Amino acid sequence: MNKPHIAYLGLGSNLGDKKANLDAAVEALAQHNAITLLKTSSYYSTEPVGYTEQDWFLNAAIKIETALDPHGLLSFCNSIERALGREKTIPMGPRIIDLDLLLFNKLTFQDNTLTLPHPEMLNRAFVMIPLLEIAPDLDFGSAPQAWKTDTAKVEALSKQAVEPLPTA
Ligand code: PH2
Ligand code: MG
Ligand code: MG
Repeated sequence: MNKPHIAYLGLGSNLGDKKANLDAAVEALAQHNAITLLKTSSYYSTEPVGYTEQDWFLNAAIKIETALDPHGLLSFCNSIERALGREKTIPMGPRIIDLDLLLFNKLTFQDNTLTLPHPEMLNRAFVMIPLLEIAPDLDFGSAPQAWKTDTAKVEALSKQAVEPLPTA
């Protein structure tokens, strides 16, 4: 068998029962016979970024092993979004569930439907904090080194409120 791929996904919800939506998406991914769930971060309550006139999000990150290729994984993520009732609304606006491919092995790739690594991830505390919880030693190549030493960027990120959800 081919060597399985390692991918990291970002999950977000700010409509309905946010926790149930994240749980359902994680469960649907885990049920796929070509996906093994390796790690799930805590769930974080996060201030909306980009379009701010909307409810806070619940965000998380997961690590999976998969035999799917990047587009196969993307279309499965899109099908989960549809199954959970996601509707097309304004860009960056409220959504029942959002599943974003963050990293796929060490692949750098771009076409009309997919850019890897996710082009905005380093600017989003709601992505980076859950991601670094499950992958503290993640090798980002050269970009994150710059990110770590870019004080303006770190300061901008630290202004985005991201709070772990209290465990019941
Ligand atoms: N997703 C967006 C836009 N803004 N803000 C937070 N806190 N969390 C998100 O998942 C998020 C966002 C577009 O996908
Ligand atoms: Mg997104
Ligand atoms: Mg998305």
